[in-house]
Amino acid sequence: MKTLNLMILLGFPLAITAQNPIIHNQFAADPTARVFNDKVYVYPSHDIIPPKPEPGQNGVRQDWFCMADYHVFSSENLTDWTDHGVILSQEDVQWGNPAGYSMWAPDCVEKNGKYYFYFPDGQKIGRGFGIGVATADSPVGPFTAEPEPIKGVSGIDPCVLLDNDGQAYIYWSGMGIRGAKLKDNMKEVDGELQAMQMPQRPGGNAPQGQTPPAFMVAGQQMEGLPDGFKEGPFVFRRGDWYYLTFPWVRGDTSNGANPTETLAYAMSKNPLGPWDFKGIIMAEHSNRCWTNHHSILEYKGQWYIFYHHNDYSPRDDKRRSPHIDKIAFNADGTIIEVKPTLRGVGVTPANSRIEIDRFSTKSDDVSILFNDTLNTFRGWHATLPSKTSWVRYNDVDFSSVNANGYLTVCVKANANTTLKVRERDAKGKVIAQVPINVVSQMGNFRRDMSGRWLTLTAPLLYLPKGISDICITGEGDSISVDWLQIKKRPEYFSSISSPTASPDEQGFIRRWMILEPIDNPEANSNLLFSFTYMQDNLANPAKLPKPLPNMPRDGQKVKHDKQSLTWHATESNTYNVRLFRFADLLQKATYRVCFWAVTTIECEEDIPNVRLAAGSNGASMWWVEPAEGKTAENDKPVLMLESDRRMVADDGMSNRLTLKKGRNIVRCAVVNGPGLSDFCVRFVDEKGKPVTKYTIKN
Ligand code: FUB
Repeated sequence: MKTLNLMILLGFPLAITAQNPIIHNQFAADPTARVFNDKVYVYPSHDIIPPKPEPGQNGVRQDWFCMADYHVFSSENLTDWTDHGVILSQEDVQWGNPAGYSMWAPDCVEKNGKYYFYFPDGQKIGRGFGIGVATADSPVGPFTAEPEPIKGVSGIDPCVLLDNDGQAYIYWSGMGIRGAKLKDNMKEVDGELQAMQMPQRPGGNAPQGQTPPAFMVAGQQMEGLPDGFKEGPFVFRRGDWYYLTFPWVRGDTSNGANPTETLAYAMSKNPLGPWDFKGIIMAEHSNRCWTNHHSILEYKGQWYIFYHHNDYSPRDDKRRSPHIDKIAFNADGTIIEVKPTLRGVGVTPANSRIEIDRFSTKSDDVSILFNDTLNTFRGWHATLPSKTSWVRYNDVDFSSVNANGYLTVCVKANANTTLKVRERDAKGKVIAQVPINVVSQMGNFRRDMSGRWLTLTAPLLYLPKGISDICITGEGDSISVDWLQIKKRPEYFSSISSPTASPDEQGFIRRWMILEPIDNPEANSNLLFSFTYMQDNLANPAKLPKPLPNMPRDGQKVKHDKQSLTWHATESNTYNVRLFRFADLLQKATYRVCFWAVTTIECEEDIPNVRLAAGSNGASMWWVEPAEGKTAENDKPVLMLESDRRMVADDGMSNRLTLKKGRNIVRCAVVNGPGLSDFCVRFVDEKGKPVTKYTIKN
């Protein structure tokens, strides 16, 4: 967490990939979303855990909203969100209480290149909330607050509508919902203020027998709204309809019940009403989170609703997190009720972590639980208890993955089950399947910090095209899934496109003919490959077929014992030639095998006093010989790297040798027991500098 704060302080935007909730690095509520320069910016309020009171002091309420500053977040795809850090703090507001923790729901609009940020704050002098405005030249601030709050606008939850004719209106919640025209300067309301009597509350806000004080208020009450508690107005225009949308408590409170907020709306042909109440946009949260607060916008032809829920804080509904879902309209302009989802919106690239617990739909028996109840920001997992359980996740983009890709999945399971990832639904084509049993847990896993989750991989069996939905099914005992990811395999080799090649800048030879792996069943351990073993086996033509006297051709087949093996012309994309990956790509045995690799290098003249410098994982043997004029002498290996070793460049060097004018053949045999075999080789001169003046011809 410390690193994270430091990054924000230093001004590094923090990328957050998201389903619902969309912000994972902090609590955030009341998300007002706006489009500026083709990007969506979300201005939420920033819930924090209330600081503990100093001994002997009352401090801030521990069970109430607590907000000391604002961040802004942006996204172009509604999936990847960047936190731009703090844009305004309570200490920066001259008229506000610097320790009030009352920076509630804000809004931001742009006019003539200036950004106007409207925010409520507890007043330094007197009681209650004022609403201030801060300005900036960029949507991500820094914002500078005006020295005074806006006159006549006392309350919370400001929202500003910039109408098509350029006229701005401000709406806020203060003894009902009020609205007023803003002056052209965007910092003052237009029109006279009226004296208004503070309503007497039970228990009283004025001394016994006295009338509560009057105060000056701007604008007008929004008419036509239903009875019941209302706050958080958000007004937008679509066509010639104005929509006044607001959190609303529709339930009966008279019997001491405590019904929670819905999101509701009214429509009008006039920005200040009167309004025609239409009903609900979103029902009460099913877990009794008391507040909801929202904004609605159109982005790239689709309408979205941003709202909040207390996902990361299930026992304290004053610490909330923003969500997004799609919203749609009927032909008459009324709003179709939104059913909140965990999947949210946006397309998830297959090669990013897909949090399957943020599902689109699921079978009823699937449960979603926190990974860590003490640190809820570690997210959730889905548990599929039976063979018929399934979880579906919509809109995964497979275009970034190749058919050689593989599935990585973080699971927790009883022994002997299989997780299947299918396309579309529980009967769809299998994209990949991961058997989970004692053997795979021993041979193919990495434990996470808790020591109970396994990260398993499996090859792709089928690659859906473009954007498709996925569905996971458990095919045995209960299985829990945290996330899955479909990864592109790195391209270790390229096909050969030119008749000749050069060594790379550091002199490493990347172009080779490689023979498919020869079975070497006794090679259980790399320790076996002693000097004597190597001589008896790799240097023994009776045991290992040598690729001489002629250079093999691409596609040429050879027989060894019962194996029919093929030579492949390859160009390594890295300085080290990854034999293990070569075998894996061909879907041949990768362990307990032996590889032959051969290449031809052509020199314009003799290059004397060079050494062959090689490294390999595991043991290897090296030969260099002129293609013509082969002698018994040069048939001997020039270098042997024996036993269990990692690949290190220039790990071993041959004696001095001469690369002959004309063609020279360089070949090696590399054995792989249980490791990840590869090799690198180059020629170096007397000073250890790479020799590069030759051509590779295969
Ligand atoms: O976030 C503090 C307050 O809770 C907001 O201002 C209200 O709209 C409610 O969401």
